[in-house]
Amino acid sequence: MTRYAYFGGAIVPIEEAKVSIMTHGLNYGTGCFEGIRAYWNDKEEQLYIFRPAEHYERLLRSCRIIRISLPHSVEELVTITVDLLRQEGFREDSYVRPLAYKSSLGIGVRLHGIEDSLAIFALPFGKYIESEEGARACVSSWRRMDDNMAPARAKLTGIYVNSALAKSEAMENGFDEAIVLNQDGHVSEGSAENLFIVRDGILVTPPVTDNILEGITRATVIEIARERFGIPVTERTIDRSELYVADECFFCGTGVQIVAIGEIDRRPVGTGKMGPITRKLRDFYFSLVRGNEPKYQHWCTPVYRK
Ligand code: PY5
Repeated sequence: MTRYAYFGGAIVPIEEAKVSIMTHGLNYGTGCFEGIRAYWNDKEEQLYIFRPAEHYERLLRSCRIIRISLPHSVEELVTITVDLLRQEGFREDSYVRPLAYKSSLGIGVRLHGIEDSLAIFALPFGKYIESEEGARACVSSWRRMDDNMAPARAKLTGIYVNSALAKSEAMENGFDEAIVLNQDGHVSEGSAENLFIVRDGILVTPPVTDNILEGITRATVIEIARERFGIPVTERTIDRSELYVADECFFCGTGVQIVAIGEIDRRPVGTGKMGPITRKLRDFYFSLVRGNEPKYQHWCTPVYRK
């Protein structure tokens, strides 16, 4: 249950964290946000926030693109998040949602000369996709926003109309998730997650110039693949038909974590079961986010004082 929020510069009861219907960000999608997970470690009785500094660095980059200025450093934002979670007292896996938005009231589509605000709330959170060991995906009929339309590199609230169109189309057609192509027909990412394929033992993922969100889970996967497992990783443009011949394929993101894709456009991926590379990375990811891998403990920020 969510009881508090950071709103108006302080932690307040959630009922007090309300905006007017005249808010600029609500009318025009002029905001940016983050999604951060916190993992409960039962043995240590500790809640670990996963890579909060990297998420807030990205929030501040999104802010630069949409011209929001926040009076906080990354360190301050992490401290506010720790305080909020401590106040909530969660003893289970949770999700933190920082939201920076244009908060002036009134009419006028522009970015300059408008007030900015920051809100943060958190809630207990479980799975994002039900079938984590073999999701059924389809290539969406919706194309990804191009960098020159609304940059996917920035996690802008308005851009998520694109994600919502793709996700609902996929689910209402009986799939778990959508894979979205760029205007030129190459693979971009999932509706709210990055994508990797495995071909001949090599992990391949679209480069940051293919209208993807520069995912923190993506960066984590690349690092542990190379450093922990010695798996080569290539960032290059991916053709649609490579999805159909890949040995393995998976989604990754804060919400989705690592989800194996079992089928794309009704064709089985590899054997149709989770492949060995996906399984290795996924098992290790779940261990490290909970603070159980000493080498990567610096990515896990503890909430409770010991
Ligand atoms: N691509 C898109 C379009 C995303 O929305 C997300 C994250 C990612 C990739 C993965 O980025 P990261 O690994 O940094 O999380 N989506 C959010 C999430 O929490 C919002 C989901 C509703 O996963």
